[in-house]
Amino acid sequence: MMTATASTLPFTERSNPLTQNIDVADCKGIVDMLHSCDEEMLAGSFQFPGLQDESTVRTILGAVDHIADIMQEPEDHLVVMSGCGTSGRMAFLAATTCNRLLVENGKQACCAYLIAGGDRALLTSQEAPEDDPLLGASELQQAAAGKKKVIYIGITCGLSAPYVAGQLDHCLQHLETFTPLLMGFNPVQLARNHSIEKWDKTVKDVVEEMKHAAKDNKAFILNPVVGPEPITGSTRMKGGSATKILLDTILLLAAQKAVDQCAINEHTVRAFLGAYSQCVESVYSKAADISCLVSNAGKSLQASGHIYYFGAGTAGIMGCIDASECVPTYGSDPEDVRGFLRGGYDTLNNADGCLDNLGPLYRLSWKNFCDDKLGHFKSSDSAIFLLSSPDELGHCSELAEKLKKTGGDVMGVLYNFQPMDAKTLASFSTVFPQSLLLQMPEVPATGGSTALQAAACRRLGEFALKLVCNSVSTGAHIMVGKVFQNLMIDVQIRNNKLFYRAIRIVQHLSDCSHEAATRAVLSALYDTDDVTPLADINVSQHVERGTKQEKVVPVALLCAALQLSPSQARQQLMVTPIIRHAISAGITK
Ligand code: S6P
Repeated sequence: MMTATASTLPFTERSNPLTQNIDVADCKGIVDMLHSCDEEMLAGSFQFPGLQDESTVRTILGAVDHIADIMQEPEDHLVVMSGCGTSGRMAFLAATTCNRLLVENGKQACCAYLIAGGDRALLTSQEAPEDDPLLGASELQQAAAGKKKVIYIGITCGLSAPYVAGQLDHCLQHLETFTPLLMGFNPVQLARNHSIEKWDKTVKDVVEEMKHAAKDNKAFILNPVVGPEPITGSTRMKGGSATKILLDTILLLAAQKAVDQCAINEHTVRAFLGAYSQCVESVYSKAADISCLVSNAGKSLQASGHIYYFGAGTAGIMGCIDASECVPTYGSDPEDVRGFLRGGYDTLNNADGCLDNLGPLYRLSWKNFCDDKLGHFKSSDSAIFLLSSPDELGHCSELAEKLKKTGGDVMGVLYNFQPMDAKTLASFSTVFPQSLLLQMPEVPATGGSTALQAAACRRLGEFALKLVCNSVSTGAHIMVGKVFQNLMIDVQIRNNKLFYRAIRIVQHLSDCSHEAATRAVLSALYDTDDVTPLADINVSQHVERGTKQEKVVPVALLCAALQLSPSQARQQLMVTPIIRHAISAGITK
């Protein structure tokens, strides 16, 4: 097993100096730190090209040209976007919204998405398929069957997912059909170099091959550095946001070129990226209001209550995506944070359609909420309505009123491009006395039709809601002690990357060697003091166990720091369930 020093550690796994005290900040302090991190994402300056640097803009333009060609001649041609976890969810959102836009503008849909673990991973955490390059390759092969020209966008924020590496490898072996684009947020030399079970390559090997293909203009690498995540390794945050910015910019500009024959140049790309910077500022200009949402949501979790997001269309989807990420990030119960979409699967536009039969976590519609949960909604729960227009208000009021009667917190978040008139404002505050109104910046005019401008507005609004939801769920989990300094100390070991991250967390917080941290993690994972017999077991088996075992990292921490046995550590956690307190009591750093 390898250990990484600070400079060989990928940016996406580094601890961000801006958030080292996020666990002891108040709600406003948390939101302010997230603001600084999002500014850092757009500004760059990590000695590697950032989001707005020239090389990034040039690569975006290259991708726009290729994709616009496909949009103009969609027969036998395809754009596939793919990733794991949040990256796959962003791929889904980009592909489905782009298809809708094309069809509404008289063109043919030409985008498809792939997500490791399939459609169920849109709503719940499916981290293990991320480790399987062969699965990735075969799913891409299936998606592209019969196509003559395919642009493949493989997203892996950490340049780390074998699922995506398998797909890139497939593209590189079939360059006559595929033009691969790798999207991620580390320099290529920091791509993951761990061996992959049942495969003869590492992710880094494939990234090196991509580098050569890119030199020959047969591939693209889009890897601006956006800096470490606010919560170490939580690429759902900056990584997911940067992915959304890049996918939105590329697809919207390609559509403008293909549909409206707009001339797209560096200036246009920069104007789009600039709109996202302004959006960050507009959102966080409401930091005080966002921190009220965080405070309510955190109090709900503290009281063993729930956080429920409600929305229609992509606004609702942003809530569902945010909710799905809390399980792997914070080891939370999947019912703690849930998203509900008005119209359910009829409006989700996912490839497999209705997934209701997979279980309660896949019951997605507002109607499902009313049938399953409304009767149990209590004063300790929080409901957050996400609205993309004041016209949505009428649809929300009935459910909001029912929820308010229970005494729970009911809040409304609305993004809007036009200032609201006094009457609408009054009705909004009547339905949602606790509200957050986000005034969006103007979308740059590129000469495209109003339909395309409207789509650009929606993408920006979704981005704003992503920032708000991420703040809410991050802040709320900080409030229940799931973060120590800026580390997710209750992370579940659900894949290879998370196994090694768990070891790093234990090593860092208990100030022990990599070997001692590994022993502690294995000891916690298998509830044993003697880890010698486990030495030759594959990481995939540890992952299989980690998916079922709770509190492995906290137990390992106490074992490493206080020389406890796993059972003693579990006992201590029963007495002091807030992990941060249990650790603080034991570790003097
Ligand atoms: C991260 C999230 C994960 C990642 C997934 C893919 O906050 O919980 O599900 O999205 O592991 O990571 P990457 O680096 O390949 O985009």
